[in-house]
Amino acid sequence: MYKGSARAYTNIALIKYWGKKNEELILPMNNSLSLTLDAFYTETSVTFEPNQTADHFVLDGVVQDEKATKKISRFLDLAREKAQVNWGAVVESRNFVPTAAGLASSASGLAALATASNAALNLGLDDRGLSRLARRGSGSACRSLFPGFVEWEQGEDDETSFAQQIPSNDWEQDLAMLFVLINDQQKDVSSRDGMRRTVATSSFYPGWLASVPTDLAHAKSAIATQDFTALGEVTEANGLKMHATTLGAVPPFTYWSPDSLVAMNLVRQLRQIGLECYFTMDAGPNVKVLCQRKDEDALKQALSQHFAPERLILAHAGYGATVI
Ligand code: 2P0
Repeated sequence: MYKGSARAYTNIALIKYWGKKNEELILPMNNSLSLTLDAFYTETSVTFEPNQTADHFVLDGVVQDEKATKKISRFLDLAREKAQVNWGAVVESRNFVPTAAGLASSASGLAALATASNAALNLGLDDRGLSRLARRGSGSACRSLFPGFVEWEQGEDDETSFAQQIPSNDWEQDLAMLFVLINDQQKDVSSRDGMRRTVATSSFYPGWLASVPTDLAHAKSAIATQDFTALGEVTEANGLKMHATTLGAVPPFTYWSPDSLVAMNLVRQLRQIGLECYFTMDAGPNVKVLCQRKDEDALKQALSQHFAPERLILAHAGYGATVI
């Protein structure tokens, strides 16, 4: 039997990935840039057994259904092909999230599985190879291999689409991200389905795509010069533009809920009174607020006037994926 275990942290994009140009290889339409965080992570072990034909996937102690297992199997097939092994596997995964609030992340999950598979099957993949493999499981997972600020270069084929860390002189240590966990009754549109629908039908999508290179350049220059205002402004604007594309889709949809708007407005008000902070959102109603570490207590205090303290989770810069 071959066994490997790994831990990977989640990441939040400041410049968003939204749309694929190749669904099978998971090649994105645009470069994206993220911050890896320390608050949420996944630990995964994978065991390949010679007498096993099927794969089994257990998440947080619960055996997963066929659909979830199939996604894992398709990913394991890539690793098995590289290792020339055809054994079935047991994948046991645990998500470490402070509360069950829809924060289970495919980024940390697939990054951990890629790292565990590399160790189990002795694939000998380097950082780039691992990022490419994780990408095939879930696009954003290719960024979770690395700590700090990370850019996913879209590339044009399997070889050239991978993420790498952006040099920052550890500036990310001065930053924090406050998660505002928001209850939502709506039925989810998965990010995979949401981005597919947006690319195929939204008349706003070309405008989004055309604006990303400029946003990305601003974000990278802000990181290079440690300009928090510039990084915050481009983060907030880029996230809003991504979400605007969903309103132009057919049929239209949004990930925002009323409380998301409450949180966004609070962030704007806090800025006006001199507490510098900026929001971003992903494929769900939660709002993530970027601030400087020196302001994190004041930010949490201010938001706790409107959101219960257990709905506010503070994160700092996190770590690259590791074998455990
Ligand atoms: C991101 N999101 O850059 C963007 C912003 C959500 C909004 O990456 O289909 O789970 O597995 O490649 O990576 C979430 O999408 O999608 C995501 P797949 P993934 O973080």
